[in-house]
Amino acid sequence: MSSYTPRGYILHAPRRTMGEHEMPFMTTPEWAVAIGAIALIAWVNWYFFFAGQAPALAVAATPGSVTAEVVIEVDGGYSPNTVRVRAGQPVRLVFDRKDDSSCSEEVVIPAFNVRRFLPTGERTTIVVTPPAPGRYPFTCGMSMLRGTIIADA
Ligand SMILES: [Cu+2]
Repeated sequence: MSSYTPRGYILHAPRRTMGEHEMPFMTTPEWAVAIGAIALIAWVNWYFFFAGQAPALAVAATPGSVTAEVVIEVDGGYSPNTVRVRAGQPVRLVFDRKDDSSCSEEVVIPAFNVRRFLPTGERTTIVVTPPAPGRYPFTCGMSMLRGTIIADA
């Protein structure tokens, strides 16, 4: 009855059935999807632009050891991607390949003329001896994945 008065009409107006052209901008499920998508995009950006460049460092040189060893996980990248060793001391680089991407199937260490196939699910050991202090890069077969051996004096 009150809805027929001018005042009642105004009170009920916002609750009237919405027509096709009166849909709200987004319903609650749509907002949830949109927020989820934004969070996913933010995470992907963080993962590729920051996480991949975070300095992941392993120190292979332990005083007194004859051959230092470091395990490098290969899974869409090298982890750690930086290995510190002693110049003149042999280091065992154990590449533990987890992924089956063709990109990471080969590891190349140009300074040591190394090019090795890394079977998925296996550990492949490569022993190198940096002759002098310096940086010795290692990459995948296409130079997309990158890591560095840093030899200290
Ligand atoms: Cu590659």
